[in-house]
Amino acid sequence: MPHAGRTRLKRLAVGGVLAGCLVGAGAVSLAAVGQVAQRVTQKGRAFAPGAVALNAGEKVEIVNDDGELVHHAYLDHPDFNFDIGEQAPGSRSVVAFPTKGSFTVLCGIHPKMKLAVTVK
Ligand SMILES: [Cu+2]
Repeated sequence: MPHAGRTRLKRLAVGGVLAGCLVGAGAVSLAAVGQVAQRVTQKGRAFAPGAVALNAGEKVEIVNDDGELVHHAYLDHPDFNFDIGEQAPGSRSVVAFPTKGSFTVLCGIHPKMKLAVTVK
């Protein structure tokens, strides 16, 4: 029954979206759903702040504010990973952290750059 299978998948997808909204509405943060919970800059070959704490599902904006340096933030963890690619000076990327845990975001160009992210 291919048709019934498709309908079921659609219902699951809608349920996931609704659950996401409920989690956002219950958060203590004043940030509305879809807004950025934290801003992290990259300047002087360092993330600032060097550590952030989030609730699951919140987003971090990662800004390259480092003159003429290119950065490349990524996270490689069995539970959650992302790679925003090379980031030109002045550019911004937003990353959502849906998974609880302790993570370290690194820069593919500057190995000493580390951003600790705790997701509760
Ligand atoms: Cu870098």
